[in-house]
Amino acid sequence: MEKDMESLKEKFHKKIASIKDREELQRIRNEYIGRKGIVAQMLKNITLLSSEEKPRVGELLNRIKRDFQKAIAEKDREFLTEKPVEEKIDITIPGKDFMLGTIHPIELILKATEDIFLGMGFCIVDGPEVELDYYNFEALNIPKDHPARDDQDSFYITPDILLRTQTSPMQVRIMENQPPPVRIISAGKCYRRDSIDNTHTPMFHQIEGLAVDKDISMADLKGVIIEFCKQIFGKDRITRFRPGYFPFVEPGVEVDVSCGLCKGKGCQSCGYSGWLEIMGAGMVHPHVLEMAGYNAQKYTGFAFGMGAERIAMLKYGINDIRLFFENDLRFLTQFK
Ligand code: 2U9
Repeated sequence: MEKDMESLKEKFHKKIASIKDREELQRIRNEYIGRKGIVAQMLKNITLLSSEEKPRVGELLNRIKRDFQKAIAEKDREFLTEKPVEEKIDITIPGKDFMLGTIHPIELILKATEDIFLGMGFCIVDGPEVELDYYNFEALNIPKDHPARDDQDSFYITPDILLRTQTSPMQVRIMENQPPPVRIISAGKCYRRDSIDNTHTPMFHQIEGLAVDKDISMADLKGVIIEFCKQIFGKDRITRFRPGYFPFVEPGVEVDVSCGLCKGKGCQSCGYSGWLEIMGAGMVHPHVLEMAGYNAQKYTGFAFGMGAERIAMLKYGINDIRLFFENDLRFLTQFK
């Protein structure tokens, strides 16, 4: 037994001397002094010895165990005080490249537009994309049988709940909840049952504005929109207003901006007219004001609406709306 112990010690110290890492050290700790290790096994076997031998061998084995523990702890300290890892790093190797994302062009337009109108005293409001038929249509002068509903077929959740087709419903909700003056911009996702082509997608982003106060006139509407066009498209662009029909405004106008490519002379991109249609607008229909609880004798207002995708297409010269939704990085990373 004593001979076995000597050779065990010798073997253990040889192994410890050649250890390369802490995992190996852990393995040896388990092998020799673990709960089911060699020393534990030998201590168990003591029961087989005579009563004279038991205390002496027990004492020897415990001494061996302490010796092993000490050697393992020393080796462990050696590993811990090894040279810091930093010194092993080759600082001459070029760093790993990482890709910095870019802001989506629609988000750029939404933020730029919001900034322009914030500068003119408007507030930004946000509303639900799942709306009541009442706020999306009825309160905007589009009753159940109105032909304007044909252009704005929606995705219905129930006959009275739908995905909003425009951002105006939120403006009605604001009017119901606060007295004039109101100057708000409502922007976000809208949904229409359209067939997909280069100018239509079933989801698009709309930006709408509303101003209601005493003595608001068409001149205010024109001033605000002309300023917006100059800021978003450039100072050299001119704006024109043509009569147009929308159920929620009276009178209504369609707004064009001069073509940036031909400077209004006429070219292929503006259909040889020199103008590009950018939005609809008008004086809020008195019936819409009254339905929201405003006194239309006392207050007037103007409103406008535009598609963010259309503005982005005209500003950046993009000819297919689908590019905004395909997530092709070759397209998206061009907008910084
Ligand atoms: C309220 C009252 C009136 C918002 C307006 C338009 C004209 C318009 C279209 C542009 C392209 C929708 O995205 S589009 O298809 N919009 O022409 N929108 S006036 O009028 C309002 C809004 C809110 C309470």
